[in-house]
Amino acid sequence: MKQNSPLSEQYMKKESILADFRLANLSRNLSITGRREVLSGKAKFGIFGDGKELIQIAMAKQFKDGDWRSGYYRDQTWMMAMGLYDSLEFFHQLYGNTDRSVHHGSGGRVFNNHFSVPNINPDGTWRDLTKQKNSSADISPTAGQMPRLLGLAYASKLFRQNKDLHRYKTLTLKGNEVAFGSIGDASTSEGHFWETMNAAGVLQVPMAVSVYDDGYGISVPKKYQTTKGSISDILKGFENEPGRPGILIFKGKGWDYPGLIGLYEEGIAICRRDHVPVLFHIEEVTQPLGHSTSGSHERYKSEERLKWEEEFDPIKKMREWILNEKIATPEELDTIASEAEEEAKESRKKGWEMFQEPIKIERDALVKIIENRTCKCHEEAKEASVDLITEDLQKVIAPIRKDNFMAARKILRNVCETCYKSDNLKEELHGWLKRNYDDASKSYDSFLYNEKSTSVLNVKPVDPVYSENSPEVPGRQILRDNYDKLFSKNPLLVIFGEDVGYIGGVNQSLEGLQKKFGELRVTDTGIREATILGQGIGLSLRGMRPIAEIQYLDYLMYALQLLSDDLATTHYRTAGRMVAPLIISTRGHRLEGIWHSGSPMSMLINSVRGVYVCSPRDMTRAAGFYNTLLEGNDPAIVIEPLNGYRLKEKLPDNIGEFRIRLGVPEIINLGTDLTIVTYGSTVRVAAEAARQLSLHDISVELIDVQTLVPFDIEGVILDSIKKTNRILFLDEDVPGGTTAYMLQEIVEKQGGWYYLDSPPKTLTGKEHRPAYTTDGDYFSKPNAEDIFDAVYGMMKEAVPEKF
Ligand SMILES: Cc1ncc(C[n+]2csc(CCOP(=O)(O)OP(=O)(O)O)c2C)c(N)n1
Ligand SMILES: [Mg+2]
Repeated sequence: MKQNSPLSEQYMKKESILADFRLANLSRNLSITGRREVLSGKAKFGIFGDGKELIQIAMAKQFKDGDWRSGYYRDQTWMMAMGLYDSLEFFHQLYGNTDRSVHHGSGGRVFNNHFSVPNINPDGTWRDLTKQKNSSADISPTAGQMPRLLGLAYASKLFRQNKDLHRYKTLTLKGNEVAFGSIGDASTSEGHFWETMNAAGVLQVPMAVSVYDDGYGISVPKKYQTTKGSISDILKGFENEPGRPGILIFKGKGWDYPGLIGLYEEGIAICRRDHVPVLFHIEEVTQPLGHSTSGSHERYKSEERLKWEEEFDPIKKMREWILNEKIATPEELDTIASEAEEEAKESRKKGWEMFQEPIKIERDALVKIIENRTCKCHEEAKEASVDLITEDLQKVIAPIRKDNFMAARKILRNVCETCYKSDNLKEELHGWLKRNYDDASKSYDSFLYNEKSTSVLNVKPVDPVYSENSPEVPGRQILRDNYDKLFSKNPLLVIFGEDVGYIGGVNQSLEGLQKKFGELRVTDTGIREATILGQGIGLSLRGMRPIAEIQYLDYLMYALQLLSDDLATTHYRTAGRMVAPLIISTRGHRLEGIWHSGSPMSMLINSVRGVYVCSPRDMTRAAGFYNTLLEGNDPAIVIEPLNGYRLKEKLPDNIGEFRIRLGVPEIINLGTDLTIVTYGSTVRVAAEAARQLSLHDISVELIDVQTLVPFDIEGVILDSIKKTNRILFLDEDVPGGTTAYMLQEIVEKQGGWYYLDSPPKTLTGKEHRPAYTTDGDYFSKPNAEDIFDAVYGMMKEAVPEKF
């Protein structure tokens, strides 16, 4: 464990020290002013980086172009020190300004102090990531930044060690990039932290984590968070030993300006050079304004602690050091401090005006519509008169858009009959609402999925081609041969997961590929689903094409939090400025037993909107989805049908080339009496039921939806029920799960109810988990007989004289 590294000459220049002092003061003043803005009601919530200023200034000095950050909500000083953020944007974030030309992070979608730097250009092409300081997009869940950090660091390892990647000069400088992370002391209690540290030690990647140890997680002190009250003490077993690579641990103090600069200079140099993970445990850190604007720390910190925090305030300590070292006079420092205070004030004023201006313009346009009408409105309004509502709106001193919209919609309800006749008031109000709703929708509803030309929805489909001699092979071989082609074509493609490498996957779908393409491309990992996912997210942010394998769909739950909070929101929370085109490959649906046969698709689709969900019925379809996804820039999950690896399929001649469009269902069986809509492994079961039904004079149209998200974008299912007028939604999920989702899509959204002659029905798995053995499966999941009976019952109800 290292402490107190010496300070090199280059950092001892007066100019640079005073610039740092100014930045620390500016950042502190922003925190103070920001807190006031929230407490006075002008902003909704605020969380700030006070007390953590000097650590971040020291860290930023070592952050080079091409490096990556994965941090948390205390990092405002770090971002400013790197020139990625300024005092004006601080207020845009705080107020939630949605003007993306000034608010470069999320465009008002996330809390303040959640940062990001675009990895794509406005046209969707990749930026030169080596010419900018990169930051992945922050999320609020504590320690959620850690698994992604691992992936950002792991990319450097691949870029350095795989020489074929050195030619990607806009993605990497031969893997010399360090991934910097920050985390609070209390958040190290999370499993994500430990899983990440262990994986980083195993992988030996250039990951530099700083723990800002201010002794508290909101109100809960360290003694409830960390064994022995010290994260560096308990990480000692992870430390490097001769011949036993692990991590390096450095310790510093949050108020010690020269000490911190020396510490980071030394630690990051080793991390960058040797690709060894480094942890900086920064103790004696303060939080002078308390955790956030949600409360005050006087409630839980003792008098003694509060006094200590005052005394060890990093800015106060830095000032003392400057004076002791006679670097500047008290007057010089006072001037710098007051200039910083002034800048914060100015930015607050400007930021507020910029936030208010468009809202006031929107309001004025509404008021003008009302004022310009000629009607005198003698009739009594039902709720309040149009004039009164307008007057009330004008009285709002600090309007937000909600005020304008509430007023407009209320006015619309209370427009009098004479206005209606003489002034076209309703039309004008509708016009105002439409214009501004469209605008608000762009601010808040866009970019859930990639909307640029690189969207996978724009990828041109290519049908699988068969010839007379196309052999029938086990499904696993279709996947293997497909991967073989893909790995040959694209050097950026990697796949990793449990048992993926040496044995070629538990189902042999990667058989022999590690031998052929090397350990860096087809890679075994530990059993650690959350960081497998994080590894994939980090790689994909850096322009690699990762496929993260989760061994079974049932175990995706270990990674679900990150899938939902991080991957699914990456594009949305950066207002379209970042892509993370990660493919998650897993396998599920019916096999045997509670944890190897689940099909919890509604859990998935309802928690990962923003990620496409492909549910192929066989391996040809699965391969076709991988081929499509690798041509676009969206994240997606592909769930291979677990019982399909040994079943024979025809091997397409154009393996590795054919592509299946997302969102287009396939009609498996044409029919006229009733439509069955399903996906995945149940397609095969339904096909058998359809065959049996045909023997009883019932003609079933069987449709495989293929992808649950996006869902039937061309209305294939609607066209089918225009013909059959009856529909059964079928799957292995729980009752009210994905069948309810499909039912809503067709009956409500697409207007399918209009064409139905019988009530729409669902047939699903049981509420309980699927039981073991073939009998367990038979009685837990819908089988051909269940489907037969359900369809027969519907037909009997519709045509009792016949059935
Ligand atoms: C998973 C999760 N649980 C709880 C919270 C609520 N929360 C936000 S910050 C915080 C404390 C974090 O403390 P620490 O990691 O020490 O960072 P500090 O705020 O002290 O810098 C908590 C509990 C959260 N954001 N995410
Ligand atoms: Mg803390």
